[in-house]
Amino acid sequence: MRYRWWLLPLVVILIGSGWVAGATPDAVSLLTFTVPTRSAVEALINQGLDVANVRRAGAGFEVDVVAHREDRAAVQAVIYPVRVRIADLLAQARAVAADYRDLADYNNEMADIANTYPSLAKLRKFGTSIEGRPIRGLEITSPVSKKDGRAEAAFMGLHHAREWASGELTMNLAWDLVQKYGTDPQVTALLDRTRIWVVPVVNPDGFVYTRTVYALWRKNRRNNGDGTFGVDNNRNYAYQWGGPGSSPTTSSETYRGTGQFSEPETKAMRDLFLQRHIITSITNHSYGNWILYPWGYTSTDTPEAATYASMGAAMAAYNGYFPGQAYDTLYPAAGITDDWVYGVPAGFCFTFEHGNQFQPPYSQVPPMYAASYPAFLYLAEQARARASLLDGQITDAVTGDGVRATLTLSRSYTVPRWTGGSETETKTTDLRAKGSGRYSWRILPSKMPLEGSDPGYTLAVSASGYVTQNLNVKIGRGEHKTVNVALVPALQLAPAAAGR
Ligand code: 0X9
Ligand code: ZN
Repeated sequence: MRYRWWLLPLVVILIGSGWVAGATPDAVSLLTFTVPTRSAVEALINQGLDVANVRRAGAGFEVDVVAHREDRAAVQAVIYPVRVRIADLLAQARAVAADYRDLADYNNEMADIANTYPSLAKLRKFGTSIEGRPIRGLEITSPVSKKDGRAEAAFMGLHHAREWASGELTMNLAWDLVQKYGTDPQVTALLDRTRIWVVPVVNPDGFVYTRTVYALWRKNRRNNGDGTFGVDNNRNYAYQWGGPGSSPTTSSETYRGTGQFSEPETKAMRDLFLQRHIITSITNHSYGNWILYPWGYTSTDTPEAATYASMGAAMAAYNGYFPGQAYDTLYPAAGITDDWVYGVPAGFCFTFEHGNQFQPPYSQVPPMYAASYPAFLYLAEQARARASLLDGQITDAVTGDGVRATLTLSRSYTVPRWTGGSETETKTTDLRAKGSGRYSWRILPSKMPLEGSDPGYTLAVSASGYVTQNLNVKIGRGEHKTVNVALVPALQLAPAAAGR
């Protein structure tokens, strides 16, 4: 048979364009692979593919992968069956972007809330991003001027730049709290007793990048100095930094950075959590309809797995998400927010993975929020329910009168790295007693969850004209301890003696 030379270009075209059947050749697509085992899932992750979600399907798993243009070869090399879930993610992002808040909207709305509700909300700045943007949030409680020791909860969004709904839901919560206070009994009771921290955009640089350059950007905008950009903020927290599911490769979507807390975004959250007693928190992400809790770096249970499971189930009953331990339920990931928040200051922290895609049509956002709103309130109420309580009275040892002293609780933590060694972190928190000398402080336990023995907090009690007293206070989860302190007046030189 004669060689049909004119067929050759056709063969070349088929190889060039047929990289995934049904996928638009030049588009960034969301693909779904069907894989048989957990280890096959982990192999895809470790290969550096941008795995967006993993779910059980029959006897195996479905793995959603964002096929960035530079991932073509890696995607093509995968041997498992694949189908196209969203053909053109960038076109979809362009179509929906205007409906979502941009960074200016977030900042204007936070300022607006603080101005309109000055008795309920204060605008706060927790840090500055690499490109110089403030990392802002709101402190919300009633009255916000009161610096008492009430229980605290925190809500975060947009650690990952492209997860647009995660910021929307966090911001919506701030609006609901201030607008419903005084009319809605549940919100009123909550804000009367609990301080809420709301940080809708943890990663402003990455978020701006998704709105201006590339909608599927995940990391921050660190210049890694080798032509690549970005550290995954959710692999940069210190507890077991460097462990499974985090990458040392700068170009990876899960690049963990040069060291624990190398990034301003994670440092900002660390400092907030180390200066307060945030008993419960949610870090909002998308997607997958998951409620995840520690550990993310290991399949081992936390010492409070039963408590986590019961809180997870309570919240899942509201929004219908699937609750579970992060490592087993989704995939291994070390250096995540939750592991540090729980592993070091011992706050209960959950990851919510909202919805079915990174940038859904905006019409999906309000129902998503409505479903999770009662779960958010529940978690905020749990702050008081799960707090340890330290209370008592500070008096003058001579007169017995109350003293309006300052109490400082501090302790340092030895935070283990997966890659070996550890770093030391210090928590220092303050409270002012009332005029009567009485104080009441809802705090975190004094022990890291996996610590053998409890080193306790150092409680320093100081007031001008008195000798500062330092005590060691050990307090377990949910425990109530009363510590009364009689301060001894400092010796004062009589003026005559001083003049001699
Ligand atoms: O990988 C992440 O950082 C989170 N998923 S996302 O799609 N939003 O990027 C999940 C972190 C939860 N922890 C573990 N899976 N271990
Ligand atoms: Zn995320």
